[in-house]
Amino acid sequence: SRSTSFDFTNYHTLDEIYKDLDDLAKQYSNNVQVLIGGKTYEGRQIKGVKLSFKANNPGIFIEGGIHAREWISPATVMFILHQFLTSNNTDVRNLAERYDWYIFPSFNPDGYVYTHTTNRMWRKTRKPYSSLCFGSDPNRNWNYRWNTGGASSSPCAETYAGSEPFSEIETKSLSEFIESIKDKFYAYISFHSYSQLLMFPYGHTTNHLENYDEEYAISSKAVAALAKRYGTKYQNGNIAETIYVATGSTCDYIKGVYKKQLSFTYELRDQGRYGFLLPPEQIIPTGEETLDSLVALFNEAEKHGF
Ligand code: PAY
Ligand code: ZN
Repeated sequence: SRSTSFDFTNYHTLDEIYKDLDDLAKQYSNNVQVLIGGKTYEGRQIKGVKLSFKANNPGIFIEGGIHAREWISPATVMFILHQFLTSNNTDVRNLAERYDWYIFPSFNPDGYVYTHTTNRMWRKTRKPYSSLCFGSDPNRNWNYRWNTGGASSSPCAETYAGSEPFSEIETKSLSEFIESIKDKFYAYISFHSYSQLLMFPYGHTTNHLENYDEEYAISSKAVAALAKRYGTKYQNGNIAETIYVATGSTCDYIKGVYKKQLSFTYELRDQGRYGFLLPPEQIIPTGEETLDSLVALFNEAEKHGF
């Protein structure tokens, strides 16, 4: 059928991804609705979908591709979306159908296009800050403890926090969209690569704040489930302890500002052998094991009363 025609043995351009989202909304018009979550400096839309099988389910927000070069992130998000629509597996059907999903494969479309046309290793947005330096790190630009550690004030740096919180039209417009649906979702998952980590807030301190123990317990089940299929090993813990101090991320913003107790960031495959250049043969296995982990994550979250 047309739904399975999206090719998961290759990476795709932004146009191909957006066309597929439009096609899915036509083919599954009862369940899939295209959403415009924001806009970019170069004038593109930040396109996503709402996937829903039943009215008024609790919602989960899925973010991919905030860093342009992390191609396995949009690919994995698209894989999950397609599995939610087509899988016959009981666990996957159960997960797909008991929540409303807000799914955005690319939070940084200008950067993603630039990695296809010009520089495969581009990370940031594309707004010029000087004649030589472009873009800020969209995962350092959100307005929670902005630029208070693990971010740079230099426009040429890879982790440039921006000139002020939400200096990028991408993060500003997305934050307005998220504000408009803030009561419709209770959990938030962002996908990055690489390092094989499942992290949660906060990035500004290694202290175990708020429901750390609960997020640790839930993420432990998720990484155990992830390892089962192919033996892929993940570490879990808060951002500052597990990778490094970082501020202004979506993961922290969603918990810090909206008090959502379930906010997670995946660092997908691998551990550096290929790094950002993960071979396309690994898209499907990465998608499969990540979906296994999401099933376990939300089953465990339910046991914790979510
Ligand atoms: O909140 O996700 C977070 C912070 C950690 C990530 C970040 O720097 O935003 C970690 C890096 C990333 O995915 O961007 C890890 C990769 C390997 C990198 O570029 O350092
Ligand atoms: Zn990243």
